[in-house]
Amino acid sequence: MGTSSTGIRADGAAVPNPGILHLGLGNFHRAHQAVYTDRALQAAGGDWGILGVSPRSSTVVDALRAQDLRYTVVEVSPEGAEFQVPGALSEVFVARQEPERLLDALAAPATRIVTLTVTENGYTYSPSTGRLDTTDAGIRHDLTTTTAPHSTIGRLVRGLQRRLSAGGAPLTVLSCDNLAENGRHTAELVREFASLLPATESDDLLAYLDAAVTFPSSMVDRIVPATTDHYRSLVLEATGFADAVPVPAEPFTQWVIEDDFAAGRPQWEAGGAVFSHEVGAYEQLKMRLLNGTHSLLAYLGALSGASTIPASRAQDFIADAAHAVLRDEYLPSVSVPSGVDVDVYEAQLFVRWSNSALGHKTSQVGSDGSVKLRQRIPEPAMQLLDAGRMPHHLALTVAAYLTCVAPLKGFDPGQDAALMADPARELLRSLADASASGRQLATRALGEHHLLGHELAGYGAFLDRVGDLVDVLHADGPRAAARDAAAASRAALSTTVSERIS
Ligand code: CS2
Repeated sequence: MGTSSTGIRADGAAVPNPGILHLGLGNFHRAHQAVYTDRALQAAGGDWGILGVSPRSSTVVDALRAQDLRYTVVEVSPEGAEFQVPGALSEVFVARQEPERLLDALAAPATRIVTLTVTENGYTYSPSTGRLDTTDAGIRHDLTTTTAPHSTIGRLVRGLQRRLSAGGAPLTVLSCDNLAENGRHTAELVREFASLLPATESDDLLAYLDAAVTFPSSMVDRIVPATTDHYRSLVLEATGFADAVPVPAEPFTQWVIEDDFAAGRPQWEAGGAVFSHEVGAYEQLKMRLLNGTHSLLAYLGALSGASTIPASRAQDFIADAAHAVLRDEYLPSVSVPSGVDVDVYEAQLFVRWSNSALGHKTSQVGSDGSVKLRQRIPEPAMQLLDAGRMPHHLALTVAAYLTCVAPLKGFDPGQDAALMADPARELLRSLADASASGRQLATRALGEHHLLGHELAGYGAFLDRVGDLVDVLHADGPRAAARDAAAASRAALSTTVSERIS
């Protein structure tokens, strides 16, 4: 089967007809799903080109248009760099500039899959409840207007309404973000939004969602840093392509998807994607062992002056804390997917985090901690707390996060922490300004403001432990805090062992 085409690029290659509408044209999408889709098109053809939509910014869209929708994925390892130019993009535009075009594309029968990489922060859920944040300005706006929605969930729902009016063709919505059970969570947010509409609109829409729209979950994995001029020069020197928007990425890549598609799908297997019934287990494994430990590397790293993840991981006390949190505190809460060897997985993670050529920034991984940590910390922490064990390294992760983005008065957490963006920064700053100690800060942020959810807010001993480690971080620094967590953890583990023996 050949790929039918809407046109020919300057280099003679065919432009695939679009079948996928993708929201979020950032680096991750272009080094992950777009690469799998390119391989699927090459292997099996089909009208599965990607209509790439940037929510707000026109930078990437303008650059891609100027270079015939081509860009380079630079696969970076300590051994050197390799260059690929995926050709899966069919068209690109900016949702804010062309809202009608977005809604029409969502309604078009040719669009059979909508994929999302809008970051954890793009789902407008409240970290405190996990439900739709109806106080969000975008959501409030979108609930009252059928045209030009601003939020991702609003765009999806308004597009689905238009699709229903246009005949109600089936559709798959596939989240590719690091949210626990990302398919189910997206479906719930969409339903919640739909049910807030007047009954005359919501009844039909909810019935359509039940009958014809699926929301499979997927686990996505590839470390993709922000691009820099270094990569622009590298691409130009090596390939002669003056690419304004190359994407650096590690060699490792993984995509595990639940096979629940309402209207067909590309042969993503050709690019190495795995269709599995165990997506939930893969997600947990990845979001806790990789992403959870990544957060610890980012915050302790930034506080110790490390600007990159490899520089952070290279410090023995941080590597030890990373092993401890991964093994002793995240792993017990995970059901390991069949065929995965945890020792190999852990060893591979440490190799991936040591890729110094990639230069993945602690400030990038540390950004949006209020929404990311909500996905990573509470469940494993509460499981251990319920079993009578204090998760000292999870507490250390939260303490290091607070120290980075909500330092107590007079404390400077350093330039990497200053670069961390976070939707809760303002709130946290005001809480820190009103707090005289780590315990006060932890009680306010986690206990009163439910920063990591309602449930964890009730675990007073955990909040106190976070608060005490905030104080150690402020007074004696990250090495001392890691030593404190390690000693307490060892003592707790040996007590558990001696209790079992006696
Ligand atoms: C990172 C992820 O920024 C972060 O929070 O943990 O972006 C991580 O690099 C990817 O999930 C790897 O697949």
